[in-house]
Amino acid sequence: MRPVPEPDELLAIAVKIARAAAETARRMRAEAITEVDTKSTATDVVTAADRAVERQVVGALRELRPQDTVLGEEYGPAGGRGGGTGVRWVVDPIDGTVNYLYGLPQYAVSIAAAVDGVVVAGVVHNAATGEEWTATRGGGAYRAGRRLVGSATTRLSQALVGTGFGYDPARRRHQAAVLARLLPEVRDIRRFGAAALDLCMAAEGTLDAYYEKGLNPWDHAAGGLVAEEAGLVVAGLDGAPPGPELVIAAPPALFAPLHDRLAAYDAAGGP
Ligand code: LIP
Repeated sequence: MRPVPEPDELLAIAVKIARAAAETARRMRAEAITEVDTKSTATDVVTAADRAVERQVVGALRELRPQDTVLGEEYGPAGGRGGGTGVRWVVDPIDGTVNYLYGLPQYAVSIAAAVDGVVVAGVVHNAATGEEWTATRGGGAYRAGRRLVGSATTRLSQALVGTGFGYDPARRRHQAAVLARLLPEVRDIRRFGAAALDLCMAAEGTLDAYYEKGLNPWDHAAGGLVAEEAGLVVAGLDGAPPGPELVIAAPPALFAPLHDRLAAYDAAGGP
């Protein structure tokens, strides 16, 4: 088995590929959004750009790290040639696809590298604004050279909390019921439409905390590392890892009160 590269080396690869991919997303949007299809529901959209960007990212990874495996949102898992490196790339070509469709500047290329199942490097690049968040496990989280340390807010009643909603109407109904119970107990709620960016905003303190049910690995792999390396707790309920049941990202002072309310309101439940 080849030696596993250092997280910094994997991060450098991810950053280089994410920047080029973001340029493709920008260019394709400036030209014309085409082939708007739907996936799980009539509002779960995918565009030609999503697919083209993922093909570009996977192709670049194949060239630079042909033996690694890749998991992408649009084309699923792809095995490495020869395999055995233990490195798996987790790719969301355009997180925030509805924002991309509408031209709202909240969509990102998200690329994470996991070694033996543990994410060790990640980049989230806002393709609309050029803002970029990076992290390596144990090496900290950064934006524009500034180390991120999360929010200093300690009271849930003063917390600005980000969240998001699924595409299935029955799930959205349940999520709205959870939100109705949480809303009076926090400063306010924000819904920006891209989990990767929500997690990065929590990491830099422009959100105090974030939670969402129904995320896929590619939605939170890179942004979750950025949040963790900024000192946030990123987990599900009752010590579970972050996953489709629930992702909560909050500074230690806020995590327990937010977690307990989300558990009481059955945020991980429903369809
Ligand atoms: C999006 C997530 C977001 C969620 C949206 C959507 P997509 O991912 O990043 O957090 O609230 O409903 O799932 O579909 O744009 O890649």
